[in-house]
Amino acid sequence: MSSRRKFLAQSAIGTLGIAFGNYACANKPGQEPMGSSEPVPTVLSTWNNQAANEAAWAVAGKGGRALDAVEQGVRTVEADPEDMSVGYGGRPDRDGHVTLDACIMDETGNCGSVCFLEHIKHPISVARLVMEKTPHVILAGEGALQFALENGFQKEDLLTEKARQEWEEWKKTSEYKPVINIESHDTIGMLALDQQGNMAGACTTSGLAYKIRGRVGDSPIIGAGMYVDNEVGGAVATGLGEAVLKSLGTFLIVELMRQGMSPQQACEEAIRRIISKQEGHKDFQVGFLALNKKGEAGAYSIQPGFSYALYQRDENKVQEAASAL
Ligand code: SD4
Repeated sequence: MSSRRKFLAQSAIGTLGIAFGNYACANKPGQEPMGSSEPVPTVLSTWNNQAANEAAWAVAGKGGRALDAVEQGVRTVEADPEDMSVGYGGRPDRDGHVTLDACIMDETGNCGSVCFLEHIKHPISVARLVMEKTPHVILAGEGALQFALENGFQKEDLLTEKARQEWEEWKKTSEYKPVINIESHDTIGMLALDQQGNMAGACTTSGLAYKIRGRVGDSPIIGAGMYVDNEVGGAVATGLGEAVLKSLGTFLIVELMRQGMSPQQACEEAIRRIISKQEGHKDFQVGFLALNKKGEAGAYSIQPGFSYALYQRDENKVQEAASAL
């Protein structure tokens, strides 16, 4: 059986089990062993970001704080020029500027965010400083850059030759049509649960390629691209930010888990809402991940092709999420 079909089969069994109030299926990834009350350290991230999970696991899996884990995890992707959806090497807007969005949230409900930030390789660390050093939650554009420079970050050119060449090619037609699972590929949203049982989340992106200058997506918006409530769990989003912003999907997922849904059920309901309310959903992708305090994970998307990486019990696995279409 292909890994996708196998996962679909597994998740269908998992959902049935939950529907009958029975979590007793074998110890599948993302499901807590019966009778365990110890926190299950976990790192969960969007797309094929196993390397980012490794970096986060080196913190959360070894006694460190979930907040440090998610920051370290997503920084690896921000620094990678091959990842063309995040940080250094990200695709530019239609005028050729790389503009970045990121947010972070800790176990106490504190959060920080930057959006429309240019020239700084690690927006997630600027977002963390906004959280820790200012009375604000979001800094944007010029002001975010000024704050970063005042706090010791270096101004850098983030447009790589590869991204510049692609942009030059794009300009020949200037056709703006975000492509499912390709253009939206690789934004990283990450959740970590540490050995103390605390959860944190982070999300970082260069947003949609060739967007209108000044466009901000869901990724830096708390409750859209990422949300954590340490009493319940957390969620992250990837895909067309406008669709996520219209539904505040990650806040919705956490609230649905608070009301008793499993992470899988909550992700499915959030996707169902987008499908039922947003015309045109056949032409875009949104994927959600969720994690509860027991270390149970959920993943669901509109279109097939959304993968995620789950690190738990010393295993770091990439799987494809089940999807609605
Ligand atoms: C955005 N949600 O800016 C981001 C894009 C994304 O994988 O997730 N790409 O709309």
